[in-house]
Amino acid sequence: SDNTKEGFLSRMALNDNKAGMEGLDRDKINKIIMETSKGSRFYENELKKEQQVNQRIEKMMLQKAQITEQQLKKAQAQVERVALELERSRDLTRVIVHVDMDAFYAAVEMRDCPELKDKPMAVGSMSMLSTSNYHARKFGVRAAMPGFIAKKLCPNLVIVPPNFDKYRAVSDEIREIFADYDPHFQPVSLDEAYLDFTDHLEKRQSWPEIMFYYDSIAPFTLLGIAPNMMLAKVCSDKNKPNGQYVLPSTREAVMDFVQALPVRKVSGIGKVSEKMLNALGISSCSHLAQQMALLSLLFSETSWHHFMQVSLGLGSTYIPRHEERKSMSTERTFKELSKVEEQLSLCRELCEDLAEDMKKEDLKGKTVTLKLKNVNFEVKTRALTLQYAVATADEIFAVAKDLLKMEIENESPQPLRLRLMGN
Ligand code: TTP
Ligand code: MG
Repeated sequence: SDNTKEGFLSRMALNDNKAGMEGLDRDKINKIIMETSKGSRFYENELKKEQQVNQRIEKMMLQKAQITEQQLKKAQAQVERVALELERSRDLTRVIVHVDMDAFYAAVEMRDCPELKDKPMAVGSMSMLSTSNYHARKFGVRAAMPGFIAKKLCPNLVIVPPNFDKYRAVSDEIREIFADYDPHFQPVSLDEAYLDFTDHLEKRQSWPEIMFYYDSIAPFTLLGIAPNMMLAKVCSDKNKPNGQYVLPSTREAVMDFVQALPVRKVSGIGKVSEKMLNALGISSCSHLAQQMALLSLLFSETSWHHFMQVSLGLGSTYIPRHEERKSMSTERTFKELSKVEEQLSLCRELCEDLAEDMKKEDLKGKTVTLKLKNVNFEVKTRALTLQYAVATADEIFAVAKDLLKMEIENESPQPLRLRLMGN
């Protein structure tokens, strides 16, 4: 029906919420994406997710229609109380930096094979791309797009298979530099981290001139500097690639910045939340502030509190120390893995990687979580919490193996057909 077609379009359509993807011919690109993906498993799964979101929106609109003037008034009063409280917690004294490498996997491959620099290229496979360089982005080619669609958008696209050991080695080098500036920096993924520069900047004031020549972060120009983590993350995306953005630490600068900010740019507001908010006429953070009473009646407390923090430009100013870290993970995507022995040996490998990462940060953990995505793109996580903390590959594997075996049994006599595993 027309309805499903439109539903398809909004979900499958080019997601250009990524640096280097401004001003593309969306209609042309969407037509190709649509024609190429129709009937694929990827398409079917996106369609299903789209329908679920549409149902959620329908339910929300029904709920909205029931809201009375009086309820809204009461909610408004509560919203104002919470806003005042949050305002009191505003801290503008920290200098938080968010670093996110430009086209990370692609940049590493271009470093090792300079001919690729002037060509559109992506890292991944015909079934899925991990990322693309900025030339490829001009064609609408991006991360999380199947390679076969990307090839239709850009027939000259070079697809390089991923080499995770290499990306991890580069990441280690970068992290050593981070540690010079903030020994407690928080890594988020191989190419991304939060740092608190406040103490470093203070120390710098007394540096002799010569020290600045040895300043190793100078080549890292992809920084976002702001008074808190939420804002720093948005800032680091602003002048990509190869640029940085500094948001001054005044309430006025923060509020101006947030007013104009599209909700989708905020970390934690993804495709689904964006669509639900759009259905309520909310696209920028200034709308978010205007509709807060309504939002408090339609969303969970956690959600609307988060929305309110965002609309006030508030975020965390405290980067948790390593010891307080809640979790650490690693995962791998592949085309299909259905043999039990292969699944177990991959699981073992992931446990080894994880144990190695944990050792580096001197971490232990009590909960082991196994994440699986099957060939229909359905994601499952299975977890087990122990009485004691584990850290070695053997200890983690002992638990992860059981979780995996349970899933294999659940599926039998059919094989478990996986395309992603993580823990
Ligand atoms: P990102 O920082 O999101 O992307 P990027 O560094 O490639 O590009 P940008 O310049 O926009 O920051 O992710 C970092 C790496 O993580 C990326 O190089 C590859 C990997 N990745 C995936 O494997 N799958 C994904 O869907 C995404 C978004 C990233
Ligand atoms: Mg990046």
